[in-house]
Amino acid sequence: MATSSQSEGGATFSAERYFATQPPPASLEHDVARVKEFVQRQLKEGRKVVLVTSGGTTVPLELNVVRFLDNFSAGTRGSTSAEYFLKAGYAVIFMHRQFSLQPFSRHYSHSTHPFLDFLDFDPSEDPSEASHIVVRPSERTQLVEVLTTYKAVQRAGTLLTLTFVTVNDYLWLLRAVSQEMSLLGRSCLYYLAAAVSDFFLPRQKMSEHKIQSGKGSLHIEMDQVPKILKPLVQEWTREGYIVSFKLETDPDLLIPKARQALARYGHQVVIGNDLHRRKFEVVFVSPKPKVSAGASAEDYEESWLRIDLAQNPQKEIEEDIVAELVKRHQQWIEAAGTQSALT
Ligand code: 9Z3
Repeated sequence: MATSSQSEGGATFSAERYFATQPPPASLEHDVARVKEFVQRQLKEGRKVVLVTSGGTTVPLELNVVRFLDNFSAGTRGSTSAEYFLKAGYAVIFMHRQFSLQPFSRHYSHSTHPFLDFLDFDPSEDPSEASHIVVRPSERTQLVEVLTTYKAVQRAGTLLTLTFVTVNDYLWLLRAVSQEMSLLGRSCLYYLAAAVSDFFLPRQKMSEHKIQSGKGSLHIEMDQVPKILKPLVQEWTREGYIVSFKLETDPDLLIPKARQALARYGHQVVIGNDLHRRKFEVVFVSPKPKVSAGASAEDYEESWLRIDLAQNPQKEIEEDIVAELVKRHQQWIEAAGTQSALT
């Protein structure tokens, strides 16, 4: 049986060293210009803005990439949540893995609900000369609902979509977007649902061409991706309300790892989810009010959120996750108002 092994002493990049040595993606400048314009417009219109990250990052093994490692995520959590944030009045920057699920079009995913299956020729016409295509009656109600919201969001200009593929694209984009969003102060929310690789191969160590077989087993030593939440919280967006996700497959690790992340980075919420239970159960872990440096386990509180899919199979847990966060974000904005009134 194959096993994985980890050795001590592999390089851990600080965020500073990472950005000094790894090149930015070619589309970065163009994306930043779009984000700038979007943020300015939302500022003028007084909207809260949420950055939703979604989908998995890849780690290429070659410069001319043939092989890569991938992180698990279809983009369901992110794309579904983005719709509920839009419904709650937020403007959404949706930063997702290319070809993963997106808000609205997710309802017509080619693998679970292919759109060709619900279109038909007009029965009154000869198909070979058809000039009209009709939607099957069973699909109309949902399509009208999705299309109406989609068109309204387009008209309002409240959804900006950005794309990443590699973990390098993701890190550069996250830094740039968060720096632009910091202008929004406490009105910005970060919802970091993307599944981000913990390990990567620095460009300087990558083979230029396709790794050749025929020389026995392949050994690759990867370096650790910098812990990006640290500069995000402490430098790039000091006032943003930051929610990260923690994915585990061992349920016993969920709460300790979530607490550890909060203690390390000092952000607002970690949402823990077990891989196999994530569609109906998550746990919100957050600091109790007034956690200081050197926090212990008693300084955090957990609240579980569960839905009953047997009772209501159409229910999406993201609806309740987003409702809870919208409430917490508002309280947090109001708490800052109270603090500044007191000083
Ligand atoms: C999550 O835990 C997401 O909820 C899922 C969503 C990836 C499980 P799907 O897109 O899945 O609905 O198929 N995302 C965060 C995963 C992650 O990489 N977290 C890092 C970690 O656990 C911290 S930021 O260490």
